[in-house]
Amino acid sequence: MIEFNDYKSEIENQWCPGCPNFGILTALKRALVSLGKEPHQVCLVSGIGQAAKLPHYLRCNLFNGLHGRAIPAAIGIHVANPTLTTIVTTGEGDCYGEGGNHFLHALRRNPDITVIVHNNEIYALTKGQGSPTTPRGEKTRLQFTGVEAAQAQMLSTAIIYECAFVARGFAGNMNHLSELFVSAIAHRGLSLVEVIQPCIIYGTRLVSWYRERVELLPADYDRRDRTAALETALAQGNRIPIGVLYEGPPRPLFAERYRKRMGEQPLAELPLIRQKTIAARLAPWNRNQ
Ligand SMILES: Cc1ncc(C[n+]2csc(CCOP(=O)(O)OP(=O)(O)O)c2C)c(N)n1
Repeated sequence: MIEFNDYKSEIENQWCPGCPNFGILTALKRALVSLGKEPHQVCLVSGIGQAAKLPHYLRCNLFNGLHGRAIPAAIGIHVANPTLTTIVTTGEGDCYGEGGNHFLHALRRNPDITVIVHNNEIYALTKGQGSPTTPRGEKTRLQFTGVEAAQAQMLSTAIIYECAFVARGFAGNMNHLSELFVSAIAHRGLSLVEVIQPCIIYGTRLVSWYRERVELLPADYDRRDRTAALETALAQGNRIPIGVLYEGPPRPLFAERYRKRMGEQPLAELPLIRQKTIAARLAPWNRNQ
C-alpha cells in the first residue's frame, strides 16, 4: 500500500519557511496517495521558477526543463508513455507568460495531463517583478508606479478554449486542494487547477487578504453550465470562489488522435531496439555523441 512517506524526497527544500507552496506539495502527495499511485507511475514536469522546483521535493519521475516549456515536454512524455500520470507544476509566470503560447494550444489539443498553476501573482524566483496575473495598479519592485497591463484571466480563457476541467484552489486549504487534485488527475483530458499561492516575500497582498476572501462554491453550483462558469471565473468582487468552476463534455484526447494518424504504439511499449531507432531518427544530432 502506498504511503505519504513513499513520496519523501531527499533533496533539500529551498522554499522560504512558511511559503504556501508547502501546502500545494502536501496536497499533491496526499492526492497521489489517495489515488493509489506509486511514485514510479507518476511523472512531474516543470520549467523554471519557485513553483517549478516542486518536482524536486517529491520522489517520483521528473523532468525539469526550460522556462515556460513544461507543457510541451509533458505532452511528449505522455504520448511516449501514456501509462504514466503526467502532471505539470508551474508558476503563473512560467505557464501564462513565457509559456503562454504552449498553454493556449495545449488547451486546444486536450492531452491527458494535469496542469497545476501556482498563482502567486508575481515573478518570485527573480525577486518580485509583475507577472501576467499581477492586478493592474499594483506596485512591484519593477513596476514601481503600478502595473499597467491588464491582468491575464486564464481560467476563463481555458473555459473558452473548451478545457473540460477547470478549477481554482487555495494553498491555505489543503484538504480541499487535495480533493481538487484527485478529481483533476482522475479526469481524462487536460485538467487545469490554478492555485492561489500568495508569495510571503514579494507578493503585494498578505495571505490573510486571500484567506478572508476565498470561499467554496455553493453546493448548488452547476459546474456544467459554461456561461455561468465563465461569469464565476471572471468575477472580480470581494469573494474569490474556489472549487471546480467548469466540467465540460469529454473531448477527443490528443495522444489517441495522434496515434490513430501515426499508426504507432506508444514509444515505451516498443521493443528497445525499435525505441533506439526512432530516437536516432528523431534526433539526428545525437548520432555523434
Ligand atoms: C527564457 C527565460 N526568461 C526569463 C528567465 C528568468 N526567470 C526565471 S524564473 C522567472 C519567473 C518565474 O515566475 P513564476 O513562473 O511565476 O514562478 P514563481 O517563481 O513565482 O513560483 C523568470 C522571469 C529565464 N530563466 N528564462
